[in-house]
Amino acid sequence: MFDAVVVSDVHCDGPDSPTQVAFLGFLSALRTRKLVLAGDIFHTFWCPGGAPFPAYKPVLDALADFDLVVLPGNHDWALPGALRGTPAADSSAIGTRVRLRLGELDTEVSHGDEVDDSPRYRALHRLLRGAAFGWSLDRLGADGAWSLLHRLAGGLGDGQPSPLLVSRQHALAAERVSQGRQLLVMGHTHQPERRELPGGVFLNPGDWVRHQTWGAVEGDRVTLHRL
Ligand SMILES: [Mn+2]
Repeated sequence: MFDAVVVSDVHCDGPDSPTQVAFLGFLSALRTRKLVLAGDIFHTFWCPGGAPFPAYKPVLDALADFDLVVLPGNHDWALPGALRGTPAADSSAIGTRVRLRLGELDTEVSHGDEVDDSPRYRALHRLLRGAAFGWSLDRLGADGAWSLLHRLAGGLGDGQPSPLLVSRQHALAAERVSQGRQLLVMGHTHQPERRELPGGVFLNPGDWVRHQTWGAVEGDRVTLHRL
């Protein structure tokens, strides 16, 4: 039994997608006190008319068995709102951050995309999270919204990590650790990594498109695992 398990960037994409099949298998065997979803668990996520896409129902059902911490990713920014009652449920902003204790560690978790300050990235994601776009998705209904969101999200590509974003995450993590945090968790770059910093640890749980990796905390120990 782990104190906490952390996953990000699973990119579940419906019952036939290898990522979703693998994640469901993982969840069925998982024993942890807390499960942290650090963003992009779903490749696209919306609840047209209040109901999540049917393709994701098996995952949402499986997640109901866990004590969850849910962060918005750039692909599933609407997930925290759909899982009301979880930390971060009320905010889907880029860079939403949760501070909590995982095991014995004073921890901060975000999706990690806040280090991308390019105007294009910011503009697109402000638009996607706006009320007008949400209204349009609701109007399209489940099939239309699924199709539009997939056109915007692109295919389940290889997701090559961006060295610039990875190094910015290292810098941000070092800064937060110097302020007293003991564990900094960020995903988004699809670059699994457990990195010692002076006074703390940086953990990127990786992704499930390419690496199938996840992180765990037991007491003050942080580990990175592969399926
Ligand atoms: Mn992401």
